[in-house]
Amino acid sequence: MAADALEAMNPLRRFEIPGRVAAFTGAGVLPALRVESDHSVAEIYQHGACVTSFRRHGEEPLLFLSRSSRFDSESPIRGGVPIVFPWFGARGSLPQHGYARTTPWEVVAVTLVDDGAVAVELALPRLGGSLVTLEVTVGASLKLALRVENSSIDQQLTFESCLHPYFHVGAIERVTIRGLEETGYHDCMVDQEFARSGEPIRIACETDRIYLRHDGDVVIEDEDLGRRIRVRATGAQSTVVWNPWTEKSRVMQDFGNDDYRTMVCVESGNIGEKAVTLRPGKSAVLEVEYLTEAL
Ligand code: TA6
Repeated sequence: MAADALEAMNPLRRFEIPGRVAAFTGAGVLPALRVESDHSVAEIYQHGACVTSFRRHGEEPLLFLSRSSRFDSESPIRGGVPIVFPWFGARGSLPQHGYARTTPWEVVAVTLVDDGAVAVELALPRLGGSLVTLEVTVGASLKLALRVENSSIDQQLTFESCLHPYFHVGAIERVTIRGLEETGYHDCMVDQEFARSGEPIRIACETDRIYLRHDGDVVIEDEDLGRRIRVRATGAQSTVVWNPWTEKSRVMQDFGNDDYRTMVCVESGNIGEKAVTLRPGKSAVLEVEYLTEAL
């Protein structure tokens, strides 16, 4: 089908704001929005409500997106900020990390907010007793707020949730992750609990750790790009640090063999024993802000 005919059919065109928000047909012929604030530009796919890119004007991209990522209706996008809901990890034959990241969300509203930022609200099509929305604010920083409401009148709702960003880094071997030194963690590689390490994290092998509650920001210091990425989360009891390193990169079909060198995931959520339980009518918000600063 001709490109202009495709664009004419793009269901997101009604949300366009000239000079700020444009609808386009993205990879895999999936509908998406390109959002430009005074400070930055971002792209958001309806599929999985996935923010696939964010870049402050004049800076390196904040997020990593694999050139081998699938863009189809069944697969999660490999990169950007996939949304993990209503469970984290494997659940028997069910999709890993839940269904939110492989479902097309509905764009609900696009609004210009103060200081030249743009807010895009998306909703997960209703399933069971939960109302789930994501608000993405594209501005001097990137903010995501995942709100879950228990819409049941008589049943409790228990869920896990996690915002799973793939951050772009210059060279993983010259990255230091600070802010988790005083927190115990579960090392998924050896299925063991460890007490606080007392040290910042340097990645030199496959790393897959779930940190318990900690206060304060997690900071990714990137020597090559001369910048810090600051992860500021509220409503999150867990932080996950993941890099697949060499072996896992080789077996992941939607990930280049060397992609591990230019990415790291620092995820914020509520996982395992920190899962959230809501009484009828109650809601919870998981909010993150990703900021960049010169080193
Ligand atoms: O980042 C934590 C994690 O659970 C890792 O164990 C790894 O599996 C990653 O998520 C990506 O999962 P995915 O299902 O997207 O391949």
